[in-house]
Amino acid sequence: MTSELADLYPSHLRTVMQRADAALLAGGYDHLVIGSGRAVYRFLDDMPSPYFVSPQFKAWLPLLRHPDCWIIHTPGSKPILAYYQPDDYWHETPAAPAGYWVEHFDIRVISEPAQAVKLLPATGRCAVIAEASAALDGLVPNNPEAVLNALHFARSAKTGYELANMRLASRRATRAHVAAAAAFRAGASELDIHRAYCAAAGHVENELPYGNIVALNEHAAILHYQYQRDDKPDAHRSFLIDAGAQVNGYAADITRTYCNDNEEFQSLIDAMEADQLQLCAQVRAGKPYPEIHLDTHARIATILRNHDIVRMEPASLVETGVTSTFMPHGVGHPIGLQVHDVAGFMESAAGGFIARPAGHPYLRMTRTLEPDFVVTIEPGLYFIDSLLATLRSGPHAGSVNWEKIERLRPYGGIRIEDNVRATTGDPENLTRDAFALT
Ligand SMILES: [Mn+2]
Repeated sequence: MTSELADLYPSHLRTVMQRADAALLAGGYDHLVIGSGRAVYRFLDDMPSPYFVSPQFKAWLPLLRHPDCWIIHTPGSKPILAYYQPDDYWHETPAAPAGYWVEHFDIRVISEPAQAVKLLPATGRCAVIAEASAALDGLVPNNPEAVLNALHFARSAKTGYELANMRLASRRATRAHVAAAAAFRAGASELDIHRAYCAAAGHVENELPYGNIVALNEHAAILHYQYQRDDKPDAHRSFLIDAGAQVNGYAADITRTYCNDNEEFQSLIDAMEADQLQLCAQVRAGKPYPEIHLDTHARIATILRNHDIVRMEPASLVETGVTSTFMPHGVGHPIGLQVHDVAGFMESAAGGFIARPAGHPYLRMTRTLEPDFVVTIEPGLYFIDSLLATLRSGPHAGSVNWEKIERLRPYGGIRIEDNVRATTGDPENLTRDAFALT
């Protein structure tokens, strides 16, 4: 696999540099300077917060735990990497640069962060992409909007190297999902399921691309349930796990829902899964992503009626907004270097905002799909107390089968999420492909 990545990397870096050149031109700058980021400290404390590399930095090279490094790119030249290697006996310090990317950079080792300033070009305007806290005397982030817009917009279409990393991340995550499902079947606590997941993924907590959602029973109704309880519930009715992995900084974001011995809830999971696959099949170049979201609501409406949860015609279930009681989030988002990747709403490389359809405030992507865009498709159906209370006090309460909802509430909810790549032909489902190999 490393040799596949090594083969793909040179063309990836060429693409990244071409995108950088176009972004500099758009903003009227001569050089692009990108910081890897700085470790920040907790308030009134000498303990650092976990360090996370800048996404714009890791777009260039697979260095994920190297604060205080800088890339200095001038069109037409080999990019310079200021590689921070401190003299520090408290911590393990970065090893000498190694790997398939090294030969493509003019690497200058620095032992103090401030030494990066001496490597800046003597003339010309620098677009400096970094957080404000990374500022040095003579190297101050300015994050020009025109440059960032162009860089963000270009990142939507993944290179071959990026897709290879995302396939590997999917493999890593699906292996861990299989381990987590087994722990659920064995009756483990949320905390033990979470540990089984991390062990199988080979990730410590801070390496996960986002906090795992490990939800038993009613907790599955909390969309971003953030705890992993260490006590076992009295029964293991249902299990929703939304958990990812990363490889070289590229994310996978996968959700599965399971249940034990309940035909009523299992048949709902099966119906959701069948529709989720139909939605994944719509991920194609030329498809406006909001259409997939709106089709999700139409399908949820049919499920609600067919499963006798709400006794209304599907069309009016959508029209009245009742489907949003059961699916109150967007159908998905772009994914790549960031789990919720950038540029989901951008009109063009120059910026602009494509509005969401009215009544759908949480949709995270409104663009039309192009080849090599990767998005998640994650329809959900939940029994959320606060939203059900609103439905109960509204005009459609009489059409709701509250007895059935009472029976399903202890199961929380359902979400099924895959990562899907658009092409001009059939989509590539990275998640299903990876599960097939586990
Ligand atoms: Mn997601």
